[in-house]
Amino acid sequence: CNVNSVLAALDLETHSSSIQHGVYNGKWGGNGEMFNAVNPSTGQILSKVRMGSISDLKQTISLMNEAKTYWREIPAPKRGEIVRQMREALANKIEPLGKLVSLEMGKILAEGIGEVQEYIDIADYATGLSRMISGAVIPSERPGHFMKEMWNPIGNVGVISAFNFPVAVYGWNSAISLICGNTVVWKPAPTGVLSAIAVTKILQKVLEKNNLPGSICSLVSGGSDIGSEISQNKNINLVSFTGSTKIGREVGLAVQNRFGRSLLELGGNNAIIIDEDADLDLAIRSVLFAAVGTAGQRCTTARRLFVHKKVYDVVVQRLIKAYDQIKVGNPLEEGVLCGPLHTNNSVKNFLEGIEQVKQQGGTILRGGTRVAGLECGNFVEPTITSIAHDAPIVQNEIFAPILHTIKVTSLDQAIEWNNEVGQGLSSSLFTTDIKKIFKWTGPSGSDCGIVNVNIPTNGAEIGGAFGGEKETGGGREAGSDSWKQYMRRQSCTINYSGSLPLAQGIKFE
Ligand code: UN1
Repeated sequence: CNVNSVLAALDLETHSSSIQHGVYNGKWGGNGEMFNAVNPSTGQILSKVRMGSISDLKQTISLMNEAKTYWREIPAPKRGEIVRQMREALANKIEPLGKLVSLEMGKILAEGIGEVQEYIDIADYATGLSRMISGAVIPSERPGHFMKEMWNPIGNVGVISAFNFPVAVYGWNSAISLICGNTVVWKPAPTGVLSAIAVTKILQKVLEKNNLPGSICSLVSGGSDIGSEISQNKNINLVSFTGSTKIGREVGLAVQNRFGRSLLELGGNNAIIIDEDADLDLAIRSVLFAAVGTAGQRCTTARRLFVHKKVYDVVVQRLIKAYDQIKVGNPLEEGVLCGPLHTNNSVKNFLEGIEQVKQQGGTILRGGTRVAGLECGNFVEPTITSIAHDAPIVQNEIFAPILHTIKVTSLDQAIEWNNEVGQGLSSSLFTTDIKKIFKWTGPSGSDCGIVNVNIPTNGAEIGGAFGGEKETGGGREAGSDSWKQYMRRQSCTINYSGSLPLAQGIKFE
């Protein structure tokens, strides 16, 4: 794959000496540090980027403050029409954008393209939603009074996104925010900056064609200094953060400290349960995608596998056999299912995790090493372990393809262990027993935000609310009524009676 042809198709600079601008607010610029975007498969520099500075961010926020007064008055269905045009523009670039995600993040092309499709899907959803965001009319206890709920735009939204979904997660936030009448400033993970620039260029054209201020879809690339200013800046009414629980806690506290609103999508430690009556073909294929897809770098990746003791041995044998068929390598190569880890540091975390598994009494059943002969990139062997459910290493999220298998004696035990970790994002049960399905999705079942049956933990559609409980942060993005988080709810009571009856029957005269 020719890097320059991908960059050119996305209107990015292509000369080897040229530099991409990491800031957009109607104009492209940037006065921050230089950053090298690196291909995790080869270690080669894809492009140089001039990142944003704090003053770039502050200037951007003041432009957003101007733009928001205009944008919020545009009727929601008209804003939906703008998002529809963005959807079309994205669909026209799905191939090169998917390729750029593969090159920069390291996920395989099918998943890179899938991620752009996820943005297209949420844009469709947001366009429809722009005609449906509505509030209740509530019966008033007072004669001649009308009570209604109004949803108004929250203002400026900051989106801090992670490296693993450099397009889709911004898409969820941006598409919904826009139809809600907000402006958005995006701070992507530094190692996802090229994808962010490419997306912003696509949106820029649509804004320009419609004579809209560019700062409605601002981009300020940078490191933690930019993220922390977004968290602390009173002009950012909602901060939507995707990333680790550790940083999410800091962001959440900083935003709460100024009584801003935050939407947190933090770590997961997702489990799959295979019960004795499960369809094993379905289960094995699902575990493969859930644990090895995106090289184990989704928040929804399955990290723990609870298997009923009656089928444990056969499941593990079949899994090892299936893992042996997986081709690890260049994510743009046909047939490869597992690309590299995103950075050198991820490889270090993987290897340290393997050491801890051994120290904590676990066994490596498969993998556990770098891929021999592929040392040029961050390639590791998809790994299966056997370890106790309560080993400390099993409680933590290692962002790599390590699957811990654990034998269980009953569904009750599996549910208890599913729920015993700090995180609460996604979970999945494989069973053919209807009683177990309803138990699993009921009050004494999984405590996660995503509770599946007979499908993987990952690869959620956009129609449901996406997010999780406990240390996963509690936020909900994408579908269902997630849009409400991007708006201010107002309870309005209108007295058209000409007299003044007070609520609760109070007489005050
Ligand atoms: C993430 O890993 O941050 O459900 C998002 C999934 C995708 C989104 C993952 N639709 O795996």
